[in-house]
Amino acid sequence: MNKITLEKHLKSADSDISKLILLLAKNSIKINKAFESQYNYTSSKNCYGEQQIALDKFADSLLIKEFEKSRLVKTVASEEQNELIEIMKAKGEFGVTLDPLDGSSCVNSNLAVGTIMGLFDEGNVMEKGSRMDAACYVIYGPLTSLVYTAKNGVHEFILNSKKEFVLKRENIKIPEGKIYSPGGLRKEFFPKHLKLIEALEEKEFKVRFSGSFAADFNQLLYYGGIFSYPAVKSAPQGKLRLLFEANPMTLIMKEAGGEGINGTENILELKPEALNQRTPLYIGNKKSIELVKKYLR
Ligand code: AFP
Repeated sequence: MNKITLEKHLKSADSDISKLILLLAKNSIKINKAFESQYNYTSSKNCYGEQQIALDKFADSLLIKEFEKSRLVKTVASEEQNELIEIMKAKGEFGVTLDPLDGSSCVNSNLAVGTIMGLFDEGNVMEKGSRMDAACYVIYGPLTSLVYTAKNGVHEFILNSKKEFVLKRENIKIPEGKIYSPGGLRKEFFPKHLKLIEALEEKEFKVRFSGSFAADFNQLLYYGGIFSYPAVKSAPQGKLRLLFEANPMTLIMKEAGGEGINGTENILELKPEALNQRTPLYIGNKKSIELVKKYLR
């Protein structure tokens, strides 16, 4: 069978969206290479007070520079930056949201981590997630893989030794499966969430939580189930970021036949109020999310 490369597959998508996904793909190879030398912690912290590793900064500045060079991107919102970056010389109108290195605390222990990107073709990253035109993530694991949707289904590609991303799975649908990835400390859970967790355990869902949302999410696309990072007593808004993590992954999950909610509301219908807004997140197949709605209402 002839291999289908990412480039070929993207021919059916809007050409600028396709260029930006290919740009991420190309630069993910450089990020992957930089793991060898940039895994150490630095003395700096990001705007959430989280300690950065050199690779956080490397991936962030590399991707911002490349988006700038592309001239397709007007604004970049990055998890590692306090402010929205406006690109003066841009010809295009795209707004990009970026989590340059999701799960970076897992780099030290050599677990899979990822880069997450969301694309708005009209530049406004502060729009509801439902206005997003495409979303994509790269996983740096035993293999480097890229998953994208341009609202045309969800497709996965694997990086080969010729530096090509080759189609592995097309039109992925999340299976019913029983994996659950429960973020947060149990003693900090609110009663409704605790009841939900007990219900999942009762139904024999199996725990798998790595500390890297991108990797845990990718696992859900294979085995089905649910990822949750709820509101907790010390962080009533949850931990995950609406723009950089929840929105792009919920678009992908929706295209894969699942759903993402904050407990009661659809993530993609939340109008962001701040760039760094956090949200509780429940994301997974329809059946699991129905259960969340039952317990969290
Ligand atoms: P980092 O990129 O700062 O490591 O944060 C990763 C993350 O936002 C998400 O990918 C994980 O699911 C979650 O944090 C893990 O949080 P805990 O460290 O509280 O388990």
